[in-house]
Formats: sequence, structure tokens, C-alpha cells
Amino acid sequence: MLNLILFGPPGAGKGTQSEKIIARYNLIHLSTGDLLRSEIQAGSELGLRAKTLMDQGLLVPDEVVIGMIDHKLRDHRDAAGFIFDGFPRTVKQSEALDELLATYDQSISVMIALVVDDSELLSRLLNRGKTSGRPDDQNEELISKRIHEYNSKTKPVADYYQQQGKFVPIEGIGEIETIFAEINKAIDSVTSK
Ligand code: B4P
Repeated sequence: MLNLILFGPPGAGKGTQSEKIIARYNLIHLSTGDLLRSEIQAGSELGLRAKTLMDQGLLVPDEVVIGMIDHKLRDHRDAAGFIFDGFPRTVKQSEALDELLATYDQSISVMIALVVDDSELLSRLLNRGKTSGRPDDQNEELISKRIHEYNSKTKPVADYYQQQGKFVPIEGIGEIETIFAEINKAIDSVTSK
């Protein structure tokens, strides 16, 4: 089973590359950002709570996203593998994910981290904000807040997987296809072991 984490700051291209990885490796896509946005659209209580935080560029509580992932893992017991996109975003979420996977005798195979500098992130997200309608993509202050949340709470997640020997950084600036080719190489070197 291939269990892959796609990691990187907001706007690094996680959503973009996930789509291509899923098509090639037949994995189930678990994007906590997408799951939260569908809760918001459904107008659920969870969605309403999440919206207030997401609109401020803040992370939603660990318990909320861990619960969502737990449900999705249970729904897809027969999957060939999972791609975790935008999760885990805190060390607490990483520890919870390891524990959840262990209950299925599974573990993370590899973390692929897209490396992109802050000025490129800002320009990509402002650009996406023109068409996405996402409130969190529409002003510079909010995007900087998300990058700050990433640097303070999410970056330590990379160290967590580095200590397990599972961390693979990949240059995230350049042609989407070139980046995808590098991701493929990293995945194939794990699956051929
Ligand atoms: P997410 O939905 O995860 O989204 P993201 O980090 O904003 O973007 P992503 O990296 O997927 O960028 P994309 O490929 O689209 O998070 C949104 C919010 O949800 C968070 O701020 C937080 O509040 C909450 N949340 C989610 N998960 C959580 C968790 N686990 N815990 C707590 N809170 C959580 O790319 C961005 C743009 O760049 C696109 O327009 C794309 O076209 C462009 N692009 C991509 N690759 C490119 C390339 N190579 N060159 C040029 N442009 C490129």
C-alpha cells in the first residue's frame, strides 16, 4: 500500500500535483482543505466553525481534521493507498495519523515536500483569488497570515518525517509537468524498494 503525504506551504501546488498523482497511482485523495470547504458549502455546524477560522487564514482545530480523516480512512478500507494533501499540518496531526494508520497495520510510505519561496506563493495565491472565489486567497495580509501559520505550526511536521527517514524535498517552481516528473521519480524509488 502506498501512503503518501504531499507537503508544502499554501499555494505550493499540492492540489495541482495531487490530481496528477491520483490519476497515475490510483490513490484515494484526502484533502482536508477540500473536505472543510465541502462542509462549509453544506452549511454544517462544523463547516460554520471552520469558515470563521479559514477566513482569517488560521488553522482549524486538530480534533476536527483528525476526525474527518479517521472517517475517510474507515470509508476506504480496500484502497490501494492514500494521498494526504494538506494534512498533517501540525505535529499533533502527524502523531494522530501514525496512530490511525497503525490500527490498519499501515504507515506513511513517503512525504514529498514542494519547496516554493514566499514571494512566488503570494503571487500564485493572489492570482488564484481572481477566479477561485476563495476568501482566503483574496488579500495579501491574509495570505501572509497563512504563510506565517505554516512557518510556525506546519514546518515542524517536516522534521517529524525527516526523523523517520521519509522526507523528500522537491523544487516546486517550474513547469507543472517537470515537477510531476520529479515527484514520480521519488514515488517510484519508494515503491521499488
Ligand atoms: P488548502 O485547501 O490545503 O490549500 P492551499 O494550501 O491554499 O493550496 P495548495 O498548495 O493546494 O495550492 P494549489 O495546488 O491549489 O488549505 C486551505 C485552508 O484550510 C488552510 O489555510 C486552513 O485554514 C484549512 N486547513 C486545511 N487543512 C487543514 C489541516 N490539516 N489543519 C488545519 N487547518 C487546515 O496551487 C495554488 C495556485 O498555484 C493555483 O492557482 C495553481 O494553479 C498554481 N500553481 C500550482 N503549481 C504551479 C506551478 N508549478 N507554477 C505556477 N503556478 C502553479
